[in-house]
This record gives sequence, structure tokens and C-alpha cells, in this order.
Amino acid sequence: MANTFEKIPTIKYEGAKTTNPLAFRFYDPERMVMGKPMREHLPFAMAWWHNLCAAGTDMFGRDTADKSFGEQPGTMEHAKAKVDTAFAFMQKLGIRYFCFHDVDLVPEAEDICETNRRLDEISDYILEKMEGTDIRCLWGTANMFSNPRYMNGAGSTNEADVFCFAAAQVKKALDLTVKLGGRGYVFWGGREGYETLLNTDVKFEQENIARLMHMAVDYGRSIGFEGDFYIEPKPKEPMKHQYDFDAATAIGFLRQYGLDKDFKMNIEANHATLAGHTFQHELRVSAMNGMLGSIDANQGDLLLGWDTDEFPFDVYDATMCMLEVLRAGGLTGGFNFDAKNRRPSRTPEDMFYGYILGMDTMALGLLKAAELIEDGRIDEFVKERYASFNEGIGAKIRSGETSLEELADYAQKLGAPKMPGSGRQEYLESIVNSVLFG
Ligand code: XLS
Ligand code: NI
Ligand code: NI
Repeated sequence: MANTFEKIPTIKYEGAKTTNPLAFRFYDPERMVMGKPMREHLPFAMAWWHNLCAAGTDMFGRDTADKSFGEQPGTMEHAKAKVDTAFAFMQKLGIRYFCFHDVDLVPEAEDICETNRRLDEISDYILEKMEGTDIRCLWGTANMFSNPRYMNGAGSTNEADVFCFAAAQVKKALDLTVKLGGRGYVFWGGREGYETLLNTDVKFEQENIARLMHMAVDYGRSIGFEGDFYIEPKPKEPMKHQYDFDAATAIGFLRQYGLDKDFKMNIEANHATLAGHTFQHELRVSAMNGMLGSIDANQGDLLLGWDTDEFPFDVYDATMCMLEVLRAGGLTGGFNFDAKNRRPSRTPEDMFYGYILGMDTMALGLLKAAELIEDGRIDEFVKERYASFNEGIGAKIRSGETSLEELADYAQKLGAPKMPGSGRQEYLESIVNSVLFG
């Protein structure tokens, strides 16, 4: 195997002032934050697809990076070289999890039986590599959007045979996830949506997606999968409209079809902004419904309307994210860097710079979020803001001991209602700035 990372040292924490490009500035795995070491707050994962498969091809041009790792792409030797590279990469960075799609691991064959045989072979190889390390799978998934057969969706396809292929892929991907110790299993509805309502029966398609998910839960539990299933909401791309538009929509869907006990959300920062929300909004909606499971840590570009999958760099966003995560008591999943280097960042060193940036940004976000919580002024303000519901008529409303008639009566006696107190937004924003930069 070619040793792609021969010149790269193990990446260590050196502090914010270091000028060493191959060092962490903020991610200090053993540092205690609110009673837990950083590495426990931040279960980072490497995404097989972006890191080991994507080499820069976009709609207008071909690969810029060399991800052959010394072997011929499209062969099992290459698949194994990717495993070797993955483990060398994760070990140098101290990353303990990886995420994969079935077809990230091996070249897909014409015949699904042959693809599955290749998956057995590669997962045996991955298991061997895992031995003696603490590296595990965070989550697995099936790619049900690249193969042309899925042009009209997988669970939402109009073609029953295609639905069966999707079922076969989910079954195999679940087998692999369990075999590799996965904490979760993801459904990202890549083509589960529509281009036009003129040819689409939305109700029928959604019912079929739910049927596929129910079968996945039944099968997963029958082979001993104890983790969470996740929906990863995204409003569009590749389809014009995708059914899992955002967290609120996905949670409603899960409840409607009785899937909410087995599923949680995997929230991706870039998908949140595509849906017209902030990352923080999607995390809050998931958390308040008890469904914040895992995070795809990346960021988009608000000037571009697509999923740019950049490594997170925005410390303000990372801080707001970690505030939600800390308040929710942590994740059952982890932080998967569903992120890729920019096309001109094409060398092996760049793969490291991307992850160092991402890990440092999330670590800084964690430190700042912990400071905001310990500072307490923001939480205290929010508590006070609703204080009128703690006693008197407010308390009665909360406990459901009143009626529209009683409240109308109360209001009529009041004369003019008391004006709500100031929202103090600018003051609160100043607190955030002083914690971030003070
Ligand atoms: C695409 C999604 C995808 C999922 C896994 O936009 O983010 O990469 O995370 O299928
Ligand atoms: Ni995405
Ligand atoms: Ni993602």
C-alpha cells in the first residue's frame, strides 16, 4: 500500500498561538469541560464518501485530487487501500468513528449478489483493522440515489422492482452497520421527493417510504441493532422538493406513521440553511421533541443555493450548535464531518487541514457554549421573560385549569393589558460577543 500520509505526524494539541499547521489549536481531547473531557462531548466521525472517494469532480470538471492511494480505482485492492488510508487518517487525528454508504466501501457490481459478496469481504477487512483500536462505526447507510434505477426515488419509487432493490440494500447496509458496531442507521431521502406534482402521488409515495422504514426497524431489531434510526432532513437537491424538508416535517411524518420511537434526527448544518432555517433552529426543534440524535457537521455558503459541504469554520454557528447540544445533554450519535475540501485544496495535507479546522471549530464552539451557560445571564433572562406564567392567572393557564370564558372575563376586568417586557435582543447579542471575543 502507498503510504499517502508518510510525512504527516500525529496531530497534537498545541494551543491557539501555534504556527504549526498540523496541530490542533482548540481541540484538546482530555481537557475537562462541564465535568467531561472534550473527546466525550465531541464524538467526531470521518465521512468515507467525501474523504476517501470524492476527488473534486463537479458539474463542470473532473478530479483535481488523486485518491487512488496507489491502487487502480474500481478494484477491491483500491477498496482495501481506502480502508488502510481511513484508519491511518483517523488514528493520526484521534477520530474514533466513521460513517459510510454501502457503495463508498466497494465498487458496485452489475449483480447485487456480487456487490454483497464484496461488502462481506471489505467489512471483514475493516473488522480486522478495528481490532486493537477504539475506532467504531458511527452510522451506516445505503446509497439509494446514485444508481440510475433510483431516478424516481427508492422508497418513493413508482416501480415495485426498484422498491425491492432498495429493500435489499437497506437490509445489507443494516447487516454491515451491526457488524461494524454502528451506533445509528441513517435514511437521507436522496431522491425521495418529486420534480412535478403532475406525475406524482405524494400520499402513496410517503406511505411507501414509511413501509420501507417499518421493515427496516423490524429487521434491524431482529438482528440485534439497538441504536437509533435517523432521518436526515434536507429540503431539496437532488430533487426539487424532498419529503424530509426539515426537522418539523420529518418529525410529523415519523409520528403519523408510528415510527417516532425508533427514529431521531441527524441534523446537517448546510441542510438547515437550504431549508431557510438556522442550524440552531433545526437542532432546537429536534431537541425539544426528544429527537436530537446526531449531527452532520459542515457549513454552507449563504451566497450559494446548494449543499457546498464546507468544513465548519463559523465559530458563532458552532457555539450556537454546542449550546443546543449541551442543553440537550449531548448526542446519542456524534459529529460526522459531512464535508469536503474545496476543489483546489487537492493534496493529502489538505485532507488534514480540513479536519483540523472542523475539529477546532467545534471544540471552540463547545468552550464558548459552556462559558455562556456558566455565565448564566442568557438562561436567566429567558427564564424571567416567561415569569408571568409562574403565578396567578399565568400559572392557571399552564396547568390547564382555566377556560376561554374565564380568561375573557379576566381580560375584560383588566382594562388595558400590561405590555410585555423588552426582548433585549441587542443586549443578549452583546453578551455573546463578549464571551466569544472578550
Ligand atoms: C447529502 C447528505 C448525505 C447524507 C448521507 O446531502 O448530506 O451525504 O449525509 O447519505
Ligand atoms: Ni448534505
Ligand atoms: Ni449529510
